[in-house]
Amino acid sequence: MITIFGRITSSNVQLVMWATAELGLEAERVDVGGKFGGTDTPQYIAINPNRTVPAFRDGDHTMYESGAILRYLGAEYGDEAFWPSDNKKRSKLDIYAEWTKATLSPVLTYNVFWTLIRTPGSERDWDNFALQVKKLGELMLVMEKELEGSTFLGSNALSFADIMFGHLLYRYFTLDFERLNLPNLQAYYERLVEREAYRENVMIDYSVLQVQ
Ligand SMILES: N[C@@H](CCC(=O)N[C@@H](CS)C(=O)NCC(=O)O)C(=O)O
Repeated sequence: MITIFGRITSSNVQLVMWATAELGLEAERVDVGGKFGGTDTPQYIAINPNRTVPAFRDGDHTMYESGAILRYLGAEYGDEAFWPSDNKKRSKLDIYAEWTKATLSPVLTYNVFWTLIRTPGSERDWDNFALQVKKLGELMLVMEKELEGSTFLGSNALSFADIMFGHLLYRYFTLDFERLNLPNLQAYYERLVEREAYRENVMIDYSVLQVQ
């Protein structure tokens, strides 16, 4: 039995939940973090010493770091499309996964999302926000080109790379800011929205996180 510790309003929890759902795994989620607390207990710290969410357990195997959990799930339970056994093939997909975590997410999550949702109005730096939105547009333009002619990232079937990148798109497309017109990206997002596992685990109302 898989247990995921973390509030569902956390995007990092959402990506792990979405992965388990796509892989057809039975997973129990326990509300931890944010208003639920619970990250400071010795039991929790033993699994995740950073006191952040998610934390993860599969039998007696425990982990933290959503990206590492995603790769574990892929290697353990993924089929050839989700987690190609060929290292070179898989590494091509991993470029998108790593790029999302290291390059896209800091801009989208920590700069754009946090400014609009998690920063008090009086503390919002709109000049910096405009710069970050411009940067975000440049990054998404990269993906617009990468998505040309393929249904999913680098492939015509969903893989771990789509989970890593795609889980951020709900926020990207629903936050209140001006986006570039990127038809390939828009169509890709619409394909994700068609998936029940995406709607149930990623399209989670974040208005509860809104700071005035
Ligand atoms: N790199 C970590 C980041 C973990 C992280 O920062 N999680 C945030 C939520 S997205 C958190 O725990 N915030 C505090 C809380 O929810 O109590 C991962 O991907 O798992």
